[in-house]
Amino acid sequence: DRKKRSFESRTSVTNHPLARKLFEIMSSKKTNLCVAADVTTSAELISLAEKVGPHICLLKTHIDILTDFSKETVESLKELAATHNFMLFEDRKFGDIGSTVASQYSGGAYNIVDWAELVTVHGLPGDGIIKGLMSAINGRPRGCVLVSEMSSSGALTSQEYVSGCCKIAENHTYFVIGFVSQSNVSSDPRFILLTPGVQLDKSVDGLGQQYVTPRAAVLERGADIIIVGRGIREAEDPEAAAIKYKEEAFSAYLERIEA
Ligand code: 5FU
Repeated sequence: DRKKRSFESRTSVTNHPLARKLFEIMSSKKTNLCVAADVTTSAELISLAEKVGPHICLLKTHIDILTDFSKETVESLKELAATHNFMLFEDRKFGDIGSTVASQYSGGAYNIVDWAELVTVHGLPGDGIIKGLMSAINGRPRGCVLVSEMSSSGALTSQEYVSGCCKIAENHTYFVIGFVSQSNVSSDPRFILLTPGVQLDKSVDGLGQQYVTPRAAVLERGADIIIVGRGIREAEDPEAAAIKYKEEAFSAYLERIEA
């Protein structure tokens, strides 16, 4: 059962190199925190990555909200990821036919495949979307996380939709490493569950977002990794906040595997 196993022990059950890398980072840095770096300038993005870098396993970006994106931005991010041992995770939520997502992944202004080891993908179009993305990776180690459930109120992700996403994942384990989820969508220890909508001081944001605490995400929702944006970014001291969220989430994880 996924929830009972340590990240370290799950390293050997997956044969995806990036899932292994992520499990190793989580075990060695003792962190299952992903920061959502939703800022609008490269300077803010780099500064946030410097502050939280030592405390995270993943830095999640929405690269298209930057007003000043350039190649240098991703070069700096790649350097920071290497220095602090975290991975770059672009929350692109690809959602189109295979042929279109292939161009969106490897072309345009952002050339996401070039720098983001992991991306998010909707299961909605069916598994052609996986084949399309795979056609653009050109031998590089890359992977994706399927958005099986969303944190927002009124999300349309029914049980049937979730099980459809699980089938896609099971059939494409050489590319899919896990899920964005709000519940225990899979007990397969190969798959990594990432849960957004996590904050300590708020329960909603007024625009549909719904929050649970790090403990609830890990112990009740089955999250392996918590995704935290404003709870850290808008804190007076983002580094101190990152440490707090990291400790809460990792101790909940230890409690879960030791129970
Ligand atoms: F797939 C999802 C989802 O279901 N909910 C989300 O909130 C993704 N997210 C992302 O997590 C969203 O795009 C933000 O980047 C981040 C949450 O940010 P917050 O500031 O912690 O609410």
